[in-house]
Formats: sequence, structure tokens, C-alpha cells
Amino acid sequence: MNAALPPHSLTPEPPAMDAHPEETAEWREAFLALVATEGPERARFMLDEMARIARAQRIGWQPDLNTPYVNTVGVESQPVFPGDLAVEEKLASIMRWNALAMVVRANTAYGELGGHIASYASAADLFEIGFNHFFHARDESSDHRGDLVFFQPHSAPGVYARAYLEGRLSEADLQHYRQEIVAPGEDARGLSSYPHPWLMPDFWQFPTGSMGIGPISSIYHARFMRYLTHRKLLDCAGRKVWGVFGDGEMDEPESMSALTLAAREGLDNLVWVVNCNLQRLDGPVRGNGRVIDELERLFSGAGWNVIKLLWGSDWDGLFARDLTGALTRALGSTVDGQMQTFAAKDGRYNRDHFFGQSPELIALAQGMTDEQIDRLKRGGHDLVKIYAAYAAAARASGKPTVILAHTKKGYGMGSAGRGR
Ligand SMILES: Cc1ncc(C[n+]2csc(CCOP(=O)(O)OP(=O)(O)O)c2C)c(N)n1
Ligand SMILES: [Mg+2]
Repeated sequence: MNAALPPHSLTPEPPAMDAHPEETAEWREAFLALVATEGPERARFMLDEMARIARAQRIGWQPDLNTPYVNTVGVESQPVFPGDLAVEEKLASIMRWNALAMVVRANTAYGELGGHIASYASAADLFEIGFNHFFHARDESSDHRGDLVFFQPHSAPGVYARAYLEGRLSEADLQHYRQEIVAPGEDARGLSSYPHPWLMPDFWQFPTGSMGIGPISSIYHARFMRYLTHRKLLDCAGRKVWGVFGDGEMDEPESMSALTLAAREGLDNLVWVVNCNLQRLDGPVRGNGRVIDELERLFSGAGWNVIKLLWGSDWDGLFARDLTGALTRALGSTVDGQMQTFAAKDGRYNRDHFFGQSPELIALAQGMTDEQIDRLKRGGHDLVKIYAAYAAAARASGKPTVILAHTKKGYGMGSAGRGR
């Protein structure tokens, strides 16, 4: 057998309605033998040939645009994490806490101020890997004019928390979150609810508060940077446009309307990170469906490079032991509403109701305590996996890239907040 194939693809289960399982097994063995003896290139040729014949025969077959519900970057091609994991995790937790405290304090003073506390909690690790390793600042010494970053609007408290830790904002500034007006004599500045370059010109690059505006603007900025470079007006080579957006935000018509333009123009200077916490303001994004599958189909259909960042490192061992593919199948058939119930409940519940689905899954969970099951992370909270996805996105060429990052809304807020 070819060692390059993940184990779960070696012995896939036949589809539920298989009229001739023995015949299916023969075809499967023939294909696996082809991969093993002649390699992936020949196997791809054969699949293309089969697809060509199928279409010519008009059998009504369409390829499935979804890949298995696992990380696109395999554990074997993950780069070594170049930072200090313990310190970066600790800093992200501090930022989460300060962002939450800022919103709560502001509302204790003025109950009508509002502000989102669970969104940044889900996006903190995604922002931090960007800040610590990828978002390139303007650098006068090397002529790098800096990357452009579009931040998820209502996660602004997290960016303020980071600026506070860096000494760019004071505690008094944080106390004026969502209050643009500061009383005379007060030594503080007001912090706008959402990124707002008019109100805070030295802080924010783009307004993103009206959802959908950030995504479409980022595409046109990436395109205009290409134009400037091609016309030799400004050298934008090496500069990237990053955007962190919400999964609910992808339902705004503006978010989707220029996807094919980005692909047509080959904008590999553009990377989107879609924070897929499976929730919006008032409920699941797709309760009885699966938003990550839907986005994968949409983006790959539009010609984007799609990187799924679904599961943290603790899952690696489980996938390695999942020889029958039962785990991948179970994850790939759980609807988002159910996935959020698993997110909100503890390890015991997940053992009984997720791993309890089949004998294979029960066996997989056997070596784990309830606490270990409870701590299994989604990919968007694992710095090593996030780094791997960003690195793959940063070096992709010829296409724009979207990272579909699976996270928990309210991550780190305990059972009162997460997934609720
Ligand atoms: C055009 C527009 N409509 C409504 C809002 C109000 N709003 C702010 S956040 C939010 C939900 C966002 O959900 P999602 O994009 O999934 O982000 P999450 O908080 O889950 O990370 C809404 C409706 C807005 N900012 N812009
Ligand atoms: Mg969401």
C-alpha cells in the first residue's frame, strides 16, 4: 500500500446502498493497486479518464466538491512552530480576558453600550498567530510598506487588548471603549466599537463594521495593489492583504460577490481567514446543515485555494488510529447545530453521545479520560495548526486562499459561554 495515503482512505466503507459489494471491492482493490504500483499521477490520469467516459455517457455524475472533514495540511507536512508556544498561548489568554473585561466594564458603567464578548474569544488565536508571525508591519528600513489587514469588526476589543499589552493604549483608553467622546480634562481617548479610520486614523486601516464591506474591499485592494505594481507606480510585491471575517458574515451578498474576480485575477496576495464558530449573533449559521462544507464548495467552485483548519493536535493520534475512517465519517456527518451541542457540553456527554455512536468510535475514545475528551480542541484554537495553515496560505501561488478555521464561540469562557 502507498504510505502517502492517510490510513482512513485505505479501507473506506462502501456507500450505504451498495447493490454489489463484491464487485465494488474488486474495483476498489484495482484502484488501490494502481496507486501503489504506478503512483498518484497515473491514478489521477485514470480518474480523469473515467470522468470523461462518465460524462460522454451522460450518466448524470458530478464530482463531490467537498474533501474529507479533516485538516487540509496533514500532520506530516506541518512546519515546526517557530515561536514560544507556552508564552504565546498565555498571551492569547490574557488578551481574551482583557477584551472581555473591557466590554463588561463599559457596560457596568453604561448598560446600553453593548459589545460582543464571545466573538473575539473565538478569534483570539487566529489574530495572535497573524500578529506574531505573519502580518508584516510597514518597515522603513527595508522599503516594505506593510501588509493590509481587515479585522472582523466586532472583535475590535481583542485588538485594543493587544495594543494595551504593547503599551499603545492606556487603561484609561480601554475604559472609553465604545465612547468616542471623552470629557474635557480626561487623559484618555475614545475607542470606537468597530475599526474606524476616520475616528482613529493612527490605529485602523479600514472600516469593516458593516459586515460584507471588509471582504469585498479586501479583494479590490489586493487587485489595486497588483495594478500599481504592473503599472510600475508602486512596488507592492511581497505585500499581502489579510482578512479575518465571520462565518455569518459570509452570508452578506457583498462577501461573495467578487470571489470569482479574485480568482480570475490570480490574487495570490490575498488571504482570508473565515472564523467558523458555526454561530452568528442570534443562533447557528446553519443549524441543520454544515457551513464549512458549503463554504468549501463555494470557494473552490469560484477558483480559490481552500485550506480547512478543523482539528487541533490532540486529534492527530485519534485520526492515526482511525483505521476504518469511522471518525472522519462521524465528524463529516454531524450537522452544525449538533456540533454546537457537543461544544457546549462536557467530556462525559461527548463520550456518550459523540463517541458512543458506533463500536469503532467507542474503542477510539477508550484510552482517554473525560477531561482529555473535554480538552480536544478545534483547529482554530491550536497555535501549531493555525501556524501551519497560515504558512501554507502565505506561500500559495496563482490563486487567492481562504482558510476555513473551525473555532468555538466563547472559547475560554467556560461552560457558561462556549458554544452557547
Ligand atoms: C451589515 C450588518 N448587519 C448586521 C450587523 C450586526 N452584527 C454584528 S456581528 C453580527 C453577527 C456576526 O456573525 P459572524 O459573522 O458569524 O461572527 P461571529 O461573531 O460569530 O464571530 C451581526 C449580525 C453588522 N455589523 N453589519
Ligand atoms: Mg460566527
